[in-house]
Amino acid sequence: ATMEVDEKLKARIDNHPCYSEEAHHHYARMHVAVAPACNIQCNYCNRKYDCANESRPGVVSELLSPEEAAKKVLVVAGRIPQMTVLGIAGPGDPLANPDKTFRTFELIKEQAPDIKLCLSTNGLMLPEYIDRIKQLNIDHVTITISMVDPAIGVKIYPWVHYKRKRYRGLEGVKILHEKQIEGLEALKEADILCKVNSVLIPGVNDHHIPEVNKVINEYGAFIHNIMPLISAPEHGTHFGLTGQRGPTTAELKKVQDQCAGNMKIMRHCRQCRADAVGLLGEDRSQEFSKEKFSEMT
Ligand code: CLF
Ligand code: SF4
Repeated sequence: ATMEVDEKLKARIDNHPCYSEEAHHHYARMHVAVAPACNIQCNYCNRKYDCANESRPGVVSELLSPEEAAKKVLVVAGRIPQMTVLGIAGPGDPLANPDKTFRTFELIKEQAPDIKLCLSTNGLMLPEYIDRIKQLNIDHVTITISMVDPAIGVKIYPWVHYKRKRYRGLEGVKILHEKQIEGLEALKEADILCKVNSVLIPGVNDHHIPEVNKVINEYGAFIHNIMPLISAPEHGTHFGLTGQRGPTTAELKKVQDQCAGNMKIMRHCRQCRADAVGLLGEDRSQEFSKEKFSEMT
């Protein structure tokens, strides 16, 4: 039975460049930057730049309307035949911009039904929108979960904005944690493949990530992507006044290895821009800037 399950799973991920290590050499993804707002504050985030939870801090992606985004997807799909997955991953949180995010997915579903849809979120609004996600047939969802203990969460998230109210400190973090776990459960229930990203912050959650890994495994996440915090002033990121830094390559590998017994660990993440285009290792976003893709149609 396990073999059968593995085969089915394989078929579902074998052209997704992030979910399958092999696929990333042959299949491309693109992101459209339609979601500027965010509903939480991460200490390391500088909102002028892309969301650091799924992408590359220090980069300013070009914002598009849903209509522009759909047009761009058609142009790119026509020129890059390996383009299999369209993701929305920022520059803020896609589910803090539900109208723009879901309108974009709708248009792409209508106009390019073969393209798989992928969504990355901090998870706060995931339980709220799970039905839309199911309706739209979104294949893959990523939640960024960097803690499963609110006492650690308070060192990462100073506030959470939930349903028109701002919650500071522990109160906010508890809501975020609860919604992230509810979101995981809802995805499992809906049979949507879930990847979890964790931002590794030395001195804050490095000893805690194996616990995160254990919990997300129990809740049925399929792959764990432990990403290094990129914290350099030139990247626009910072860590409050406490001066946290990103991990070294060895520190990152150590934590990834600690978690590897449990479930699949993603090690080929490139921390993409919110408007990335192409294979994971290449960046063709400039080739398809707004100015250029408008001329291509
Ligand atoms: Fe984009 Fe993310 Fe979907 Fe991939 S990226 S929304 S799961 S289609 Fe991939 Fe890029 Fe790493 Fe993300 S390499 S940052 S994990
Ligand atoms: Fe910034 Fe992303 Fe955190 Fe929002 S979720 S505060 S955009 S890093």
